[in-house]
Amino acid sequence: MSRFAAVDLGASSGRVMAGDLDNGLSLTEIHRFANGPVRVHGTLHWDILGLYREILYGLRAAGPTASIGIDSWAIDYGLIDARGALIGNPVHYRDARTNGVRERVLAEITSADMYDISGLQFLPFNTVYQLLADQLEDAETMLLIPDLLSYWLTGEIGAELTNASTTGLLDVRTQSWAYPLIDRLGLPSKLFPPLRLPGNPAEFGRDLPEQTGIGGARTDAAKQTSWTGKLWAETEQPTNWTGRPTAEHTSGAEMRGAEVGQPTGWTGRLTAEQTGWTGRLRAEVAEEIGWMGKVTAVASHDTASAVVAVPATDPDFAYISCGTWSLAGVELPAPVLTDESREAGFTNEAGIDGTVRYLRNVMGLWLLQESLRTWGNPELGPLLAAAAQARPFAAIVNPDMPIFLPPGDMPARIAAECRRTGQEAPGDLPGFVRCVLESLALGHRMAIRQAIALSGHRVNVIHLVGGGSRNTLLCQLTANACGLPVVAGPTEATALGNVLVQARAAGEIGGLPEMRALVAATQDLKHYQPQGGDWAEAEARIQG
Ligand code: ADP
Ligand code: LRH
Repeated sequence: MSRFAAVDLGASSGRVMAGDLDNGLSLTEIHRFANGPVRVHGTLHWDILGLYREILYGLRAAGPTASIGIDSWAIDYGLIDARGALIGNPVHYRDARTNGVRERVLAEITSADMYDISGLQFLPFNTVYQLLADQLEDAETMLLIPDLLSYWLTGEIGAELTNASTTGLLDVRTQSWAYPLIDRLGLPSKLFPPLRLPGNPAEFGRDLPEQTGIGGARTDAAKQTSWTGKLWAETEQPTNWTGRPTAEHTSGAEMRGAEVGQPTGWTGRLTAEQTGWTGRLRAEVAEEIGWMGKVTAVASHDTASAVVAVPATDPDFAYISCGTWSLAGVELPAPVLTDESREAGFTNEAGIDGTVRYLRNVMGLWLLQESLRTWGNPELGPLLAAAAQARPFAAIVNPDMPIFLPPGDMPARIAAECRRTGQEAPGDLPGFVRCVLESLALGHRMAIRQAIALSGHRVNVIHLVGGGSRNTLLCQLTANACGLPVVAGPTEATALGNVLVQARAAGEIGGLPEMRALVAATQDLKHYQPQGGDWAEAEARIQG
């Protein structure tokens, strides 16, 4: 059995983990590093080179692994110029450059039309709005953060599907780039690289001949491609592998990729251009980390990897992936594209194997992180213990108010929101923390109840995964607010999902049920039963 390296970048911290599948499933933290916004000349950026350096350091410390998987927060990207160089520093989704862009777009294209195409919630910072606020003159390719890092590690360009589904520019039905929408918005279609599907067992394990070159196109494109008839039509659009459509791509005659296109096991709905992609590390990278290896396409949207590792043994489950954001929802076989779903802010993001992550963003532990930062980062443990003793339901706010989105003095904004809704602001730190956690639990309640109502999916249990699963008070409040049992853990669900998809690609484990059963059997989980509370009154109170 093999060891896999998972690079997992959250908005608050990044880590390189090693996952082993012998005797079950274990995860070892190799290297953890801080992450967060950096403001330069008024713009909020990510420190992408710093993150890359930490990744290389972690990979060196991990030593050789069978492969590497990369996931990160969604939506944000880097732009690559014609020489393959990064243009500028990727901008943080909390930056103000997108203010008003969504509204401008929705004055041109109705939200109903947009939702019908992408199935995506209308977060003000979706990739589509960021691109429209960006300078694109010199840009050849847009790479989402994990795709950018994969490019630096391997030299190969692609767009992993689960993360591409958070751009607002992926067609939710065909799971391919929504070129008519891209054109209508005036965005250059060359920006969007071929799509990659996370590890497909039917493709992986097949030893494709080394030299399956197709005319002037890149050899590795042919090796890693699962072409479909539908895709042939689509490749009349610029493909970006070669920068333009090639005769080989469109004629099919010499399309060697077609030979490996059949046994994908997908339903035909998916038209990935690079099913089961792996990329060999560049020699320079191998030298730097001390070993040669490969990157495997995993569910590169961190939330998608987290959902892979939800330890569900009952199919009637909901999940809350709780870290900087809380992503609360259910897993479905098909998208929900109704008006009610759109108005409730629900999204249909892609999971692995054709699943739909039907969920809503709740503001998450960002509220706590930014409060702690404002207070000079006091120790969390004692503060949570004091919050557990603080008066229940003293003050509650709607965690999803847009005023909470940008960085800045969070307690002041919470206090202002309490006053706006006719409540007294908390008087001390434990009171604020209690308010944040009850407000977040209320956010979980509203999102889970909506997910159930809008999808018709039955829910017997909520799985709460991510860093928030270590917060026992939040887990108990969530069980109380939702009136459902909560199973908390694993804390590192995202890294586990990343490892599991690599393991499946290597033929070491089967599909979602098998992966989840393994997580349930091997990871530390805590169970919380609902203990009541007047959450309906709290829900009414936040309206003001
Ligand atoms: P992200 O991936 O968005 O960076 P994580 O899943 O790593 O987020 O979760 C980070 C959050 O987990 C922190 O903001 C903190 O609130 C919570 N957390 C981490 N460790 C603990 C702990 N020991 N007790 C309670 N909460 C914790
Ligand atoms: C969580 C997450 C979430 C996105 C947000 C930008 O880390 O990926 O799913 O909405 O970051």
